[in-house]
Amino acid sequence: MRKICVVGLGYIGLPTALLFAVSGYEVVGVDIKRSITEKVNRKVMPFDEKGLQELLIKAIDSHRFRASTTPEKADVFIIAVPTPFDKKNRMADLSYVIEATKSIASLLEKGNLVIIESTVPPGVCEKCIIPILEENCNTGKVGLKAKEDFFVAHCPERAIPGNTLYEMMNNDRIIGGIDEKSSELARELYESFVTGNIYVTSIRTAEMVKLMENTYRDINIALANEFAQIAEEAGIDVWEAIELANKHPRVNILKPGPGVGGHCIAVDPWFLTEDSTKSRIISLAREINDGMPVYVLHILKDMLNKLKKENLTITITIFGVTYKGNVSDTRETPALKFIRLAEKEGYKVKIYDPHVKDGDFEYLILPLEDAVQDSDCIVVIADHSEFKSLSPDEIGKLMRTRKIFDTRNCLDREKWKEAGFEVKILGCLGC
Ligand code: SAJ
Repeated sequence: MRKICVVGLGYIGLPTALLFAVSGYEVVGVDIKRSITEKVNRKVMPFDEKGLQELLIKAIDSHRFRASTTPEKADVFIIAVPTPFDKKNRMADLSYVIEATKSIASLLEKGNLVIIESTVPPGVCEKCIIPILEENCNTGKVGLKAKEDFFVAHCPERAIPGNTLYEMMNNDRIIGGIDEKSSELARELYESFVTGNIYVTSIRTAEMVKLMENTYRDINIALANEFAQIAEEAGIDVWEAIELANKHPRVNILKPGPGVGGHCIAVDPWFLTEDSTKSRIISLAREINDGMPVYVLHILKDMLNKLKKENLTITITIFGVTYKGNVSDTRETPALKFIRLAEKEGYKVKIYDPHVKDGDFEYLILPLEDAVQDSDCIVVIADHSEFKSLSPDEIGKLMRTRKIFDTRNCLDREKWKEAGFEVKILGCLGC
């Protein structure tokens, strides 16, 4: 097993391909977007992620990695394309996974290993991917059969955006093969750069485990968001309450916020429920988290009520539109729904985000001074570290009204209060 063909050069496929290349394999990274393969071959990262630029340079300089728009014959094929969410039907959109599978099927040879890293609902590898591989392989009349002629494993990724490289190398990994040989071949491969433990299971269990992890996190965040709303009613600071509850050795409540975004936690729970009749809590948690932008808007409306009575056009400034702090990714960001609701309410919305380039988001991204000029209220949506070192006084001087609503509790509230700001924190009545 010397040559690997990785299909999909996104947030997971590209770092995976690079790690295999620097571990000694010959790797071709495939993406249908020529703009991506050209950039990568010029040693330019198509997205921001800690440590990847250096790794890309190292991999290309080793002459063991190159990017291409067409897949090639290899010993191992890794499918790492996105599985988007079909919002209308609340299920996984498998079109990219299916296309990627078809694109490698005709290249399959006896003894090859096919690895699916893309997230898929339980059963998809066996019911959908393997039949496509068997039906489309290009071996004349005989055809190739999974288990007998080629090997298949699901090796879901678990790395967190913002710390992808570290987690890819250090996290424990789950490998689900269609048989023992498939699992063992996949294990040998990942052992080349994974220092965490590698656990082997069945292909269906591996599919389920991946979805359970993200669903667990979504439900925990929904609980935190519900606690925040209860605390608000009860006049309690939810942040202090969560911190104290987490002192219990078996309690670990996550943080409330303006909603759950990204391409994983906000969508994967639906992949679990799409053909189950048994799910209750999972869809309820989704509902609670998806409702957070509306909840945040209602609190904001209360804060701005007095100004509205004065018949002013109210201007708000959003700090951070990415789906979470310290990343540049705006996919499925709760900021988008919040901005649309705020505009519908009649507010003028201006945006500042030190991690997002203007042009990379549906709305204009402004420099800090322009974004806060004559604003009536700052609303912190993503908790970027840069916001901590801002000077409330300098910002306040540019604003029309000194109000700030921190939905992440990421700022030093006393510092902003001292500069004359009315400070509102999500989940905390009177603070
Ligand atoms: N969030 C909260 N409160 C929290 C934590 C997160 O509101 O306490 C929000 C974030 O702001 C963001 C969303 O949840 O909008 C998701 O962010 P995240 O940091 O929880 O997760 P992702 O989507 O960046 O990455 C997750 C990770 N899964 C788990 O931790 C179980 C990562 O390990 C997975 O590899 C990744 O999904 C994936 O690709 O599946």
